[in-house]
Amino acid sequence: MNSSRRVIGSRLVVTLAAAACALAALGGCAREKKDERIVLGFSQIGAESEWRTANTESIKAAAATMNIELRFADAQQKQENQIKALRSFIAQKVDVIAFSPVVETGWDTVLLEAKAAKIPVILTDRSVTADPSLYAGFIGSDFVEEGRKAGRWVTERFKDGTDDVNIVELQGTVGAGPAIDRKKGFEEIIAANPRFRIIRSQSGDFTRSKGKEVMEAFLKAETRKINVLFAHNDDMAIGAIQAIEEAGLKPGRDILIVSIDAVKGAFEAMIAGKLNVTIECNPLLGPQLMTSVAEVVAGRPIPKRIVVEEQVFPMETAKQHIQSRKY
Ligand code: GYE
Repeated sequence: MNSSRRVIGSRLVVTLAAAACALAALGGCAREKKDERIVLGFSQIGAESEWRTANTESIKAAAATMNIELRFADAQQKQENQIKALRSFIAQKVDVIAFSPVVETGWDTVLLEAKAAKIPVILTDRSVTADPSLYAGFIGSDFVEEGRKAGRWVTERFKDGTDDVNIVELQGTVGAGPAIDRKKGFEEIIAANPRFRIIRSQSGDFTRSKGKEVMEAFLKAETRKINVLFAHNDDMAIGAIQAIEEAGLKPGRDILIVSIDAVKGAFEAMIAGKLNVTIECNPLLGPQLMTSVAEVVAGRPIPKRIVVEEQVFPMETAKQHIQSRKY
């Protein structure tokens, strides 16, 4: 088609669309696509952990239940893939975009593009450091509080002693909200007592394989006794448990282990006596997200911050809870 025909063609489409909307207005034209399904573009981080798998299932199931058309993209833990996915959703003119940002920074440009296209954006699970006017709201956990809960468990457990407590830390993905915040919350609590010291700290990228690899390196390099492992998620703790066993030590006894998420694998490890405590981080965000999607499409504001309620599960309570766990 030559360019003048393309222009005429597009003018015709615009005219027809305007006429259709004028007709629809007679019956109340709140939303042009009134009887069509809401289209949601969702960019997921990847499939790096049990938590993430449960989160993806929750989102897919909730979209189906609420009859929302879900366009789902897996970024394989790469920010550049997430930015590509968001741009593709903008080009597809989806009704709403939601995503779980792998890291906190570097989103301003693409969020401005979504804003210019008048597509509302909802953050789930992790947040961003950007102007809050660039997104409708954020649904997710208080990661700093999760870190504090882990710190409180450790300080409580060693409160009667006088010896130093040597802690090694497996951090989540570098630059990710939960890694930054869990570290911050944990350090805030242990800072109150100089006996507690983080002697080694490195990222295990929230995966079992990396958790194992980094724990192996810690054990090899460290000459001091390691009293505690603080892992930013259960998967890294489970990987580290293997490394500790392979080094001839007893996880849960020689080295106490605290981690975050409360996935099934953590309950199994606690029942086996290898993990001491897990701090809950709820991945079942699907229903809440779909409700928020429906709200923004209806033109109603959603709260800027929706926090998820969570618990602490020490090893002694694992048997009693494992059957009722949903992820
Ligand atoms: O703790 C970890 C996952 O962002 C809260 O990401 C989430 C974290 C979760 O890979 O297991």
